[in-house]
Amino acid sequence: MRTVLITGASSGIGAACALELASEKTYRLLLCARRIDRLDDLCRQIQQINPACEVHRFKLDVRNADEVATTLSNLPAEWKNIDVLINNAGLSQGFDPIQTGDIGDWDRMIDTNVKGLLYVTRQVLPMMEGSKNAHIINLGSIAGKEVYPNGNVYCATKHAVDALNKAMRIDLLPKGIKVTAINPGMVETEFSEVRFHGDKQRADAVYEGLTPLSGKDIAELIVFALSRPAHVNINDLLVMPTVQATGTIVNRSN
Ligand code: NDP
Ligand code: 8X3
Repeated sequence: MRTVLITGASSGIGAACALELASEKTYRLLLCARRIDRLDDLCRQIQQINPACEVHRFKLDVRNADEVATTLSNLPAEWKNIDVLINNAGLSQGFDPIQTGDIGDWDRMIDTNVKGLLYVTRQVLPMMEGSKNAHIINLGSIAGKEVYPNGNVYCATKHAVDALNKAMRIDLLPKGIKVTAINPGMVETEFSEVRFHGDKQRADAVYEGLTPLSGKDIAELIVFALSRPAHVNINDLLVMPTVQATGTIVNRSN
């Protein structure tokens, strides 16, 4: 059994990873996010898929370094050894050019996507010391490979994740810890609703007339990356819906 910590497990890709891993029957799950009621719902779904799956869920805001340190170091004894970290918690907020961008939105994206990922990773690495198959999965994005209009700060945070993913692979090489970046294009989750500050109509329009990726599509790839033999690591995976060519060029006519 490998113990997996998923950040941002209350929705979208994180929740899909929890369900997919639970169905594999070889993983124990540590699930965290800010919305604990959502995690409770997810735990109930996991129980239906695999009643034997061991799950521990807890509230965590990855932006708060002290909270990350205290919460993770106070996990129950049987949850203190971690094999896999899925750095998934993240968000985009706002969709404006830099000249009119909202500084609060910028702070939330940088604090969550970059600093939060670092805080959690720093705290979890000592908890991986005893693992024979330690693996960190970082959720990047097409936005970490290219920049598109109004993507500015979100793209910058995902470019930072791309750099940190490469840096982790270098720094953690002597420890034999695998490091993988999964970089999706459009995945239909709560992502766009959060980006547009709850404007559901605007969010739905993003996926209109096309078939986007689902959280499950990404979760399956993560399970695949985690299940490679010990000598094989997937460094970096860019995965798009078939109808998407770049961050902004999509075909809505099929
Ligand atoms: P969702 O909005 O559906 O899920 C985001 C998750 O992140 C939620 O569980 C949310 O939980 C959590 N989260 C946000 N802020 C914090 C915080 N401060 N502390 C802890 N958890 C937090 O979006 P996705 O599932 O799509 O996004 C998951 C990851 O995938 C993100 O890193 C995103 O950038 C990336 N991604 C998404 C793509 C897409 O098109 N959807 C494409 C490429 C990458 P809660 O609010 O309960 O805290
Ligand atoms: C989320 C996908 O295309 O909005 O990272 O950058 S996109």
